[in-house]
Amino acid sequence: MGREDVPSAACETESLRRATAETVLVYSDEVAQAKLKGTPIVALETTIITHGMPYPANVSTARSVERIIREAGAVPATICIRESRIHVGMTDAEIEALAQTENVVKASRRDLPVVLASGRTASTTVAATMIAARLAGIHVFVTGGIGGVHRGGERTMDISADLQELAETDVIVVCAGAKAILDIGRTLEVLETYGVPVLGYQTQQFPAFYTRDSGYPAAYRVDSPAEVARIARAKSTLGLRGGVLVANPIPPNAELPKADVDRAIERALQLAETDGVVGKDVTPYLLAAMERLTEGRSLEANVRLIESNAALGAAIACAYADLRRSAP
Ligand code: PSU
Ligand code: MN
Repeated sequence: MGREDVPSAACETESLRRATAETVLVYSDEVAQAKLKGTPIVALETTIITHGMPYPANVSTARSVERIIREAGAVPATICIRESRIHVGMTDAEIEALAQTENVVKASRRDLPVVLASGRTASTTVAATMIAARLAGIHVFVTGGIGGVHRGGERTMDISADLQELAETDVIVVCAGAKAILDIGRTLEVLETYGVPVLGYQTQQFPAFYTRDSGYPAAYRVDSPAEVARIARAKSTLGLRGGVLVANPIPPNAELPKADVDRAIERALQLAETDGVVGKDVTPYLLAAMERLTEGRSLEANVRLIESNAALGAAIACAYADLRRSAP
C-alpha cells in the first residue's frame, strides 16, 4: 500500500462510521446541541445502573455524575439501547425508566447486534459504551471499574470483553482501576499485550476500586488532564487504534479497609463457585454479593469513586477539546 492510500482509507473508515452513526444512533437534545457547538462530551455507561447498583442508589448516582460533569463545563451522554437504536444522552425520566425496567439485557460487544436486531432494551457495558462513544465521536468515557481477567481466568478463560475493546476502540476511559474480585496482575498483563497505555492519575500505583493501591504498579503516572489529552492525541496521531486507560484512585476518605474488602471478596467468590455462576452473570453476581457482605459500605465507596471519576473525566474532555482547537 502506497503512502498516498492512507488518507483515503482513513476517509473511507470515517464515512462508514458516519453512515453507521446516522442510522443507529439517536442523540438527546442536550448531546445534539453539544455536538453542534463543540462542547466537550463525556460518555457514561448504563450497566452500572441496571446490573451494578441497587435501586434507588443507581438512579441518584447516575444523576449526580451527570450534574458533576455539567458543572465542570462538559455535557454527559449516558448511553443505552432501546427500540433498535443506541441512545446517546438520556433524560432523567429515561434513566429512571431504565432503572425500573425488568429483564434489561446487559449488552457487551457480542450482544450489540442481537439486541439491536430484536428491539430489546439493553444497558451498555464498558465495551459496548466504548463502541457507541466512538460511533458518536465522543473521546472520553467515565466509568467505575472496568472488567478484566477473573480469578482463575487461566482455567475458565473468563476475561471481560472490556479488555479486547480497550485494544481496539479509540476512547479515553476513566476508571478507579479494577475490582479486586478480578485477577489484577493478569488484567494488567493483558492490557500490556494489547498495547493499552495504563495511566495512574497522580499515582504510580494501579488502584483496586475500593482501595487506592492494588499492589501492582500502573505503567505510567500522569499528573494533569492536559497530560492525558496529549497522550491520547499522540496515540491517535500514530494511527494506533485502541483506548487509553486512566486509573483514578478512590478519594482517600472514601477508601474501605483492605482487610474487610479481602474477606468479602473471598466469600463472594466462594458463593459464586457454589452457585455455579458463569458467563456474563459473574460480574453482577459478585458486585451484589460484595454489597451484602460489606453491609452497603461497598456501595457508598462505589458512589464516591464514580463521582470523583466524573470530575476528572470532564476535565480531560475539556483538555482534549482545547488541544484539538489549538492544533487540529
Ligand atoms: N465493574 C464494576 N462495576 C460494574 C461493572 C464492572 O466495578 O458495574 C460492569 C461494567 O459495565 C463492565 C461490566 O463493563 O460490568 C463487565 O462485565 P463482564 O465482566 O461480564 O465483561
Ligand atoms: Mn466474563
